[in-house]
Amino acid sequence: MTGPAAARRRLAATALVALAVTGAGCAAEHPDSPRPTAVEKPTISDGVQVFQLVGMSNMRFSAGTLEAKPGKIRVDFSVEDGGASHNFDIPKLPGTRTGIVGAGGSQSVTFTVTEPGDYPVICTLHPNMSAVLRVS
Ligand SMILES: [Cu+2]
Repeated sequence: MTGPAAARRRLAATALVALAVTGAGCAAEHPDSPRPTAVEKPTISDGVQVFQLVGMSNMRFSAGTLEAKPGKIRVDFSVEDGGASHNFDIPKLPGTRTGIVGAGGSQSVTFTVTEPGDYPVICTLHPNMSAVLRVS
């Protein structure tokens, strides 16, 4: 089968495949909602960079990126009322993991980072919860 009609059918089939692939990628990337992209800069308290980070009931951190300079950092981690428990952990940096914090609770961790870089932040309970501590 040749000619313009066949070519149109082939084109239509290609478009359908492209649509199907796009749809599947979309569903795999965000089953719930997009990742937060908010960037948080610290307040400075006695020379310590302080971040307020919330573990939200939609299973996200309140910021996607924490922007810091090398030095001492404190993260005041709190968990939104009425939702699931969360924790805060930077696996590359020992001593940064909070306990499991229940809804309405909070816990702070203080640590020092000397090496610039991107340090992934996770909640060990929810694989979809991620953020980055960016030290530069
Ligand atoms: Cu969590």
